[in-house]
Amino acid sequence: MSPSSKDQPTPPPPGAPAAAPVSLEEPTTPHEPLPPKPEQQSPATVSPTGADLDADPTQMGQQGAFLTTSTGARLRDTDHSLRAGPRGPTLLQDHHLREKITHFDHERIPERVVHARGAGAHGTFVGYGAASDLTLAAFLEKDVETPVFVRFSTVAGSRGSADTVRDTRGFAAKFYTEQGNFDLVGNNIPVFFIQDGIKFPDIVHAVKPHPDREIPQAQSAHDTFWDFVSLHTEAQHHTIWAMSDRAIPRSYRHMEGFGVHTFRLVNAAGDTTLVKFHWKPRLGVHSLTWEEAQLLGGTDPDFHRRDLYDAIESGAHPQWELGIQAFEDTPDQTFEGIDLLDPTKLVPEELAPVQPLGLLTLTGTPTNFFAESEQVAFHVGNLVPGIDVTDDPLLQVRLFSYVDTQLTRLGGPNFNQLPINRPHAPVNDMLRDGMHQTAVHGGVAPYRPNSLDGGCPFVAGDAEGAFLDVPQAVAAGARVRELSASFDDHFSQARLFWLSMSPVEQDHIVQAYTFELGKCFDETIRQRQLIALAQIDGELAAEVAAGLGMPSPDPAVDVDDVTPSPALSQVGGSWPVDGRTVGVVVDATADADDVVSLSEELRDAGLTPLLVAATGGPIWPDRDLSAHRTLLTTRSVEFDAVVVAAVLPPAPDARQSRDAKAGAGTTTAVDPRLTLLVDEAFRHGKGIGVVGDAGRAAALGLADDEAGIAVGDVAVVAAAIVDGLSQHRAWDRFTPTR
Ligand code: HDE
Repeated sequence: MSPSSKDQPTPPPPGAPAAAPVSLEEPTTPHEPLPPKPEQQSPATVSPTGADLDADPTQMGQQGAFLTTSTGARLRDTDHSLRAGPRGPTLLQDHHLREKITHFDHERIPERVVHARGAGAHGTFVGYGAASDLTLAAFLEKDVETPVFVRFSTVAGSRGSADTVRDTRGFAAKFYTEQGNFDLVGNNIPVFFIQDGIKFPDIVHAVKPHPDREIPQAQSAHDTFWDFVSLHTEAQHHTIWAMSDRAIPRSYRHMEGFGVHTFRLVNAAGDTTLVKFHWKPRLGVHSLTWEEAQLLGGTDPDFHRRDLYDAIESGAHPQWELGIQAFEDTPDQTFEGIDLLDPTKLVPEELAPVQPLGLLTLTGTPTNFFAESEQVAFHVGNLVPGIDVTDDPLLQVRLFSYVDTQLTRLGGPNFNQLPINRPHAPVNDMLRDGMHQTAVHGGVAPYRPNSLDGGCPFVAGDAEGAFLDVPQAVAAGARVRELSASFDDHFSQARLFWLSMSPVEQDHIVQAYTFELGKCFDETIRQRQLIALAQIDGELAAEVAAGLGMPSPDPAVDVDDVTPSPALSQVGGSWPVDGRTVGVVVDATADADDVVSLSEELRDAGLTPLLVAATGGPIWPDRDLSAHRTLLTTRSVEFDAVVVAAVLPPAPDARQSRDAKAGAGTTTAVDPRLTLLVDEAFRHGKGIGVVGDAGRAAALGLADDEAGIAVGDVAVVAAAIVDGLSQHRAWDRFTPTR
């Protein structure tokens, strides 16, 4: 035990709602608004036209000590409407009432048509200078620091849907560069469902809830989704990713990100390179198990959002390296036979390694979720000199969609003047007026050419860093509604993905298909999808068919001979454990010094220990140390690992009438909710530590020679927990079927 620990209160866990201690009585002494919490950041104080206002970001929020109207008049009472006598009707003249109610009535804006559920954070990107010979983009230069706002999201669910549903995740980053905003609006899956943007409404209508009953929410396990993807088979590659563990990430911090499309970089000499963007998480790629994801949907629908903000608050700042796969810009725009314009295809990293270009670190939570996460407006057309688009037919349609959608969602054409969207570069456009105009433009001549405004603004050239639409030869041909024949292969890369998975990941894929198709009402749709699976892999199709109790499709289908890409598997390797959560089960029988030093050791390793006891309140009569969670308020899925420092006997509320987790009741020697916690942690492959001896472990049904189980003193248990978490799970506890 460290000498300091005895009297030192353990720091509170992340997530305190207020910036200052809360008083029992309602505060009545007027004072200025409380400062933000230390981890909170706000959009930079730049003007709507990008000028640095050098103001304190808190000045963007409420001012003064007294309640006012929206026009600054101080108010005496906001609890009673103005009425004709205490029992009479409310008067129309009550302007404060009308302002308050009217504003409230209009607090909501349309949610995003896709990616409605998401959470954003502030950070900084630092370039390595590794792409200087490929691109003019200044933010990629060595040691250049650029503020960034990132928003992670699910695709299908509504704004209030659960975080842990099986879905693709959005990974959208806005870089406020000195050359203007650059938005990299990507996903955590490197390929997309469709090849041509004209099919986007079709796939989204298919995955969204059925239009008649509006169910199911935020999931693809229903007939319309499988109807579409089994008919429109170019979706099969993305679909197998969505049935893999990638679609149930452990956290946003454990996701890769991909730009999906091929982009074109251009350097000062005008040379071009085709690239695919990648985000590589410092913590490695890691996922939930399907049961964890399902339980979390109920016990903590905000799991990913909470994880992101708690990690930032506790100093475990999430990091990703931005990288590129670079390809020669040849006229056919292919690499090793892979059409780089087809967004349903990836390029295996074994063929084109990812070259790191810079490091993103997320350091700040939003001060106001609506102003920042909700109002941020990304656009794939927000490009900077040195980065241009290609003719990918999906990307081309996105270039239209992202401006258009904000007109409805953010109520007019001036959405780039919202604080979170404001560039940090000078803005001198000739766009004028419109709803919610917050700039005060000078001059009289917002047109070119003019002489009345002295010819302002002037167009820039290469020397002034003008954006370059890279001159690109377009193959002459007829105007057609068709894609190139090179887009026709729908199955070989789905097979590549399948063959690249470890056996346990393959098992999860089989289970996911079986679950989702099992939720389809229509047997013909299930059958049609089985036929598609047979074109990916006969064994996969047969196992899913067996789970569905349906005949296996004809195994005689010719499948492509493909080379697996081991980089696609997330099993194996060792990673930092920053910000992972460990439940420490305690009661007064545990050694308090042991628990304090265990907590310190875990915290020193970057973990967040949370004390779990039967009830709240002080655990030891002589120590100011309370439980962070109780057996009622927690569930195993909240933790990445569990340490049992005391075997809790049944508490008085371990009854089904109080806590359904208790099951049949209190007849066992151990509180049944603790048994459940340990059982679930065990079957989810989580590290479990027992401070004590094998007898104590046995009381919990644990054998000390099982994978990922550590029994012993604090030092042994803490070291084993940290080591186990670095491999993400005790993979050896799973026995794959193949
Ligand atoms: Fe999006 N997408 N998308 N998308 N997308 C939107 O923009 C759209 C596509 C992605 O956190 C919308 O502001 C079309 C691919 C992310 O705010 C909308 C097509 C990829 C986000 C839109 C695609 C994405 C969006 C909805 C096919 C991965 C969330 C609200 C041509 C590379 C951004 C909004 C955020 C959001 C349209 C395809 C990623 C409607 C038409 C491919 C991460 O404009």
